[in-house]
Amino acid sequence: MGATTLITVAPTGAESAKADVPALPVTLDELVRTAEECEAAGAAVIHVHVRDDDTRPTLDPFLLRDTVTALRESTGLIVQLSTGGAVTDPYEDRLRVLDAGPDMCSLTCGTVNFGDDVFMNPWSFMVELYKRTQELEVVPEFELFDLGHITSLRRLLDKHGLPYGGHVHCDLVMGVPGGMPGDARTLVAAVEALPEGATWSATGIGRTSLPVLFAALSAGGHLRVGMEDTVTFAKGRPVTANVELVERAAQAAHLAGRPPMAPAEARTLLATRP
Ligand code: KMH
Ligand code: ZN
Repeated sequence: MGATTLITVAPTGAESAKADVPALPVTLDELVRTAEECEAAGAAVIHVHVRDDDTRPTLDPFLLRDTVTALRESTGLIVQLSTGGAVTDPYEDRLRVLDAGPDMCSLTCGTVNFGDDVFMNPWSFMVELYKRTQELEVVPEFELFDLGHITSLRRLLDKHGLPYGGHVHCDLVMGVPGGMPGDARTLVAAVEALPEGATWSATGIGRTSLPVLFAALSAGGHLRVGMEDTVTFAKGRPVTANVELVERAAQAAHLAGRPPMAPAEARTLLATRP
């Protein structure tokens, strides 16, 4: 890993309700303001889920396209759209996300129990989504919720070649109830199993957020933070804005001797479209 830390912010997600978490950015204006603040605090990539006028998660193609445009106009962040959506989203809608023209998209490498739900990512869907990323020149970020997902990632690369741009970047999503635990020894096991040359970030859901952040920094990895993954800043203290989480990640990165990576450097690392 290099001398800087890539920080991805995942500000919204599909799981928290605005009524329960008022600080969650759900309108385009809220999202753009959040993106600007987070870029200034050290984020280089934004992982985006959007909400409809009733604040419910949506994969509406027009809203996704407007969101990509607005984020590009207001920030230099690399725009990564979620293809995971919400657990109820149909595969066709998830595939269509790429038509909005993002720099990157998430690509989850297998099905996983997701609390009381199931996040469905069968092999056939993975392959179809992967081929689309290659055709449309969108860089996938491989989301790994479990160690078995790394086996599927390796199989995907073996059978279908490298992603657009030629670089493999992964994100370990740890601590989901049903996925791999969010602790240091699991993180090390996962990192050791990654394909040669891959870069990686990690995020811990809920109370695993800080242990995973420190484990990732110690192991030379990059960071993902944001209210998609945790809405609690510290015990009994809710997050009041995504930028708090980015600022804390940036401070930790500085302390670790690998300060935040600027978006331009991240574009080179991730080999996104010029
Ligand atoms: N909302 C989860 C079901 C992704 O963005 O690709 C899936 C998720 C992963 O958030
Ligand atoms: Zn997501």
